[in-house]
Amino acid sequence: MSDGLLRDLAGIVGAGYVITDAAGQEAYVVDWIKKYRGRAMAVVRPGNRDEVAAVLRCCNDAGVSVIPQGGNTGMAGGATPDDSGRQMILSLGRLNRIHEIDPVGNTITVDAGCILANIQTAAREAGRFFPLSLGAEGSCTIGGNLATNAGGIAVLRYGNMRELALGLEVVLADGRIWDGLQALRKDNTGYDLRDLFIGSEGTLGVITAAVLKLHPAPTARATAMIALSGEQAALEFLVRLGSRAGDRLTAFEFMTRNCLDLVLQHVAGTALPFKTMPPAIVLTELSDADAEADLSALLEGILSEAIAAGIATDAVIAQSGEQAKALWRLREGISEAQVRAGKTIKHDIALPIGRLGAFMRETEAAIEAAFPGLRFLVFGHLGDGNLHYNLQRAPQMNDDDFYALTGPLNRLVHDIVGRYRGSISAEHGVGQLRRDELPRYKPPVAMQLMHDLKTLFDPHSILNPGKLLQS
Ligand code: FAD
Ligand code: 2HG
Ligand code: ZN
Repeated sequence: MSDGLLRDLAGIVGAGYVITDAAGQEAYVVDWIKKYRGRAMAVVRPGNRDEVAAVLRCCNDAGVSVIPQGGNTGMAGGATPDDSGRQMILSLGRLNRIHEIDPVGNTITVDAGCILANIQTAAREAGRFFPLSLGAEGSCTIGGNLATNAGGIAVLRYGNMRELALGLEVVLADGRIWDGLQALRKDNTGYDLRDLFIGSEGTLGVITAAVLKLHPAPTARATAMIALSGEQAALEFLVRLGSRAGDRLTAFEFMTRNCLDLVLQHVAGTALPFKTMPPAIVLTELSDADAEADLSALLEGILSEAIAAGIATDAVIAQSGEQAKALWRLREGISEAQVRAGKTIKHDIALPIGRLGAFMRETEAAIEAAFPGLRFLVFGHLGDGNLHYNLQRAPQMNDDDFYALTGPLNRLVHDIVGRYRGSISAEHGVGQLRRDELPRYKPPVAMQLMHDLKTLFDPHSILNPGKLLQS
């Protein structure tokens, strides 16, 4: 059966775009953090929407599962096949055309396989701004961003991926095409199918194109790194900065001392901008479309007041684009540093912002009591209430003993998150990483409706089975 199917697929996309050898598949079958490894019958690389539709029709008829994949940078194992060798990876990377920029409507229409950084560049060249920004932007695709409803560093001001999308084109499991590629800011004609596909992690359909919102280009920017005594001071500083800078506050990233220690140790060319390492650090950015706005002076004033009030202990304001980049490298290098340092148990949680301090104190005490000696790597998008509450092994532990703690640690952290009415996946999605935990934290009615939707959209369960929902 597989030979016939592979022949049909080669007939659709061209034999050179059906990869069956292990070496050719390697980059597609392992995830970015190297936590998951699967096997695939083939990696299929269609070149346009109609080829995607024909591939899905064949796979649906043959009852073969399809794993949509963009840049393969996801953090929840959502784009990795299982180890049966019977699943097909559908790689969208060849759908990489930027179709149109509309400077009046402020929109850009793109194929789903476009690399995020290329969309940012196209917008910039047109005198506009596409605000989604995250560490993997040089290799992740807009289809993956949409499928995971990605967040990143500018959600505070511009919203997450859902808020940046206007229209979608989606191929359904049976090969039908839903043309929702509209550039409308208003449309009240019933259920919002677009919002169903965004964040559905490749389980309801394959996104092939999107219309995205553009914003005015920020021509003034000020970037600062601030030293603080801890998370409570960081929250106080957030409130102070927000009330003074208003919607010019674009990013507010938090990290603890351990995170920066790890970056300085593992990421070449990084340096601490303070004389000594503070317990907590914030990286913030103000921006404005008005080139005349003196954001550095504004930031300097707010920082002086915060230092005088004992909220911040030290601060540096970037004096050039290069210096700003170096400060961002310290923040963006945390994921890379974790991979180099060994195994990490991750939590990507959202909490009501006002309760973050209490959550951190309670959770740290509970982990220290139950699993003494672990290394806390707590960082994230504090302005959105989104923490990456990550842990690494205690010095005397080996990797396997540490990894065996995954279940109990997840349970401990997520039960507290549940009590605070938070979420166990703020921006990375559920994938296979959180699939079995989800029913514990989501109301049964919500789980049932999600299963019902899955059955409606994908009756033979060929689209990314075993991700997000138990199949
Ligand atoms: P993939 O990894 O290929 O796929 C992710 C999921 O989307 C899978 O379930 C896959 O099946 C599905 N999918 C992919 N393409 C399609 C499609 N066209 N149609 C339907 N389903 C599809 N995320 C954040 O939200 N914020 C961050 O700040 C952030 N920082 C990161 C930093 C680093 C260094 C890395 C490695 C990752 C980071 N991420 C972050 C994770 C983030 O989810 C991804 O980087 C990105 O959104 C995924 O895009 P991708 O194209 O790589 O998707
Ligand atoms: C980030 O904010 C990413 O840098 C990755 O979402 C988080 O490595 C992580 O856990
Ligand atoms: Zn993040």
